[in-house]
Amino acid sequence: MGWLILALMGAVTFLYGLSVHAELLCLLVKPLPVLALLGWLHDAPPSDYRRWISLGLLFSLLGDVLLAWPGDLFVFGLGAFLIAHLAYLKAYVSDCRQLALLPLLLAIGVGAVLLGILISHGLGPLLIPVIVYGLAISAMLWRALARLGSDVPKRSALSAASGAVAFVFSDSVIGISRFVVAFEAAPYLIILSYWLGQWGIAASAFTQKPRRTAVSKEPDRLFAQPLPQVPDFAFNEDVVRVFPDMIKRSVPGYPTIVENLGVLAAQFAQRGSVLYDLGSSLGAVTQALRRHVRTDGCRVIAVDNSAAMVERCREYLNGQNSMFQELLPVEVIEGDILALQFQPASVVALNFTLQFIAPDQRLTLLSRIRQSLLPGGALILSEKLRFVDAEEHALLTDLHIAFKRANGYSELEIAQKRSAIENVMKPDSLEEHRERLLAAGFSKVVPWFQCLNFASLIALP
Ligand code: GEK
Repeated sequence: MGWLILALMGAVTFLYGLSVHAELLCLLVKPLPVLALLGWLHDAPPSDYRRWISLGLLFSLLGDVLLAWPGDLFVFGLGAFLIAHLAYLKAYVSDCRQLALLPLLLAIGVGAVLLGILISHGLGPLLIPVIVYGLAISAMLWRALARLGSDVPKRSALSAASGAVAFVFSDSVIGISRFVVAFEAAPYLIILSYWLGQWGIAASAFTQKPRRTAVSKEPDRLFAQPLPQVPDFAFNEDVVRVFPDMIKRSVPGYPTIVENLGVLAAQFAQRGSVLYDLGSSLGAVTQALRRHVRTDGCRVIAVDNSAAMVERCREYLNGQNSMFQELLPVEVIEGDILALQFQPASVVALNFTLQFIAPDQRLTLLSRIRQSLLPGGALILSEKLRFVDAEEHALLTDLHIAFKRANGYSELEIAQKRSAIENVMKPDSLEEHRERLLAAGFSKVVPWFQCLNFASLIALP
């Protein structure tokens, strides 16, 4: 609160100085509001976002001083504000990457109209600096507006977007009053909208969602009580809360498979290529890829069609991002892997996901994955298995039940989970997998892990 009062006092004093043409007073107090916003920002929760906004404010402060300094330092002031806009832009893309076509068109429209007006009035030697600046501020506006339609908390998106709009307005008035027509109210309009803009942008760092960075340790008790009717299993919010516990206690060998998936991927990853984690759930495989793959220029695309999974996965990965700078970049997409447009990839992981895809769609999906794989790449496919031999099937099913029992699941939990999942998850045999992979165009299928009725295969293009 103290910081905001300081900002307000600085602003009022500056406006008074402006009205009585007290230039020295103006020069002295002009930086105060932005300086106070910087101090205020220090109280916001620490994040990448806050860091970039602070940097933007710092360069704005420099710009304030350069523009107010006696002598024409306009280009230098412009340069400082250009860096400020790039820092804001970086903050906005740190929590929202979606393209956002409408905001893009809007920002292009606003930028084009304003630059058009200014250029038509002759900018002289300032032509190039003003165009570069115009592009930067339009990009900043685009990314601020893009956050409005994303999963960023509404209050943060709204304050950043209104801040950006006010900033663009302020700069437009500067341009018009300097190059088109000077008018008396301009200095007041410019400075008031500028401060409002900076305030909105700074405030957006306070309303960011608190990030959950620690993986949930909630125990899986979803099927512990008798249910009158067991519904089909779904990857909803309830499952997401207990998922790490559920998968570890239900899938024999899961931690070994996930960790080694990273080790295997490191052998196949190629410079500058994409690594896919399909059916990524909470991003366990993505995190293993990040731990092990050191090949230059690789990036991970994680895809899942459960909104609840994707939201939590993003939170975990964002937490990692702010702790370790050198990690592979990850894009988490909420979507159906059957509808995905694959990019050329060196590694594709389907870790216990294919079994949830309708059987008649599996060959098409694998063929599309095969077509996207670069020579020398690999698909790593982990699945629960069924067995053609009835005795073998019964034995391994019993042993799997023993595994679950040993991990603390009751008979009721085992039975109810089984009936919940039987319509949703359809395992194939090892032979079916091999034949289908070969039919999809893979040349070699190499099983590298099996624990009871769970296995993982490497399929080579
Ligand atoms: C792990 N790989 O922790 N499109 C996208 N995602 C899908 C689709 C689809 N069509 N169908 C199912 N999923 C993870 C574990 S879990 C396996 C994978 C399990 C997603 C679904 O939402 C879920 O998150 C994941 O595939 C399967 O290594 O729970 O047994």
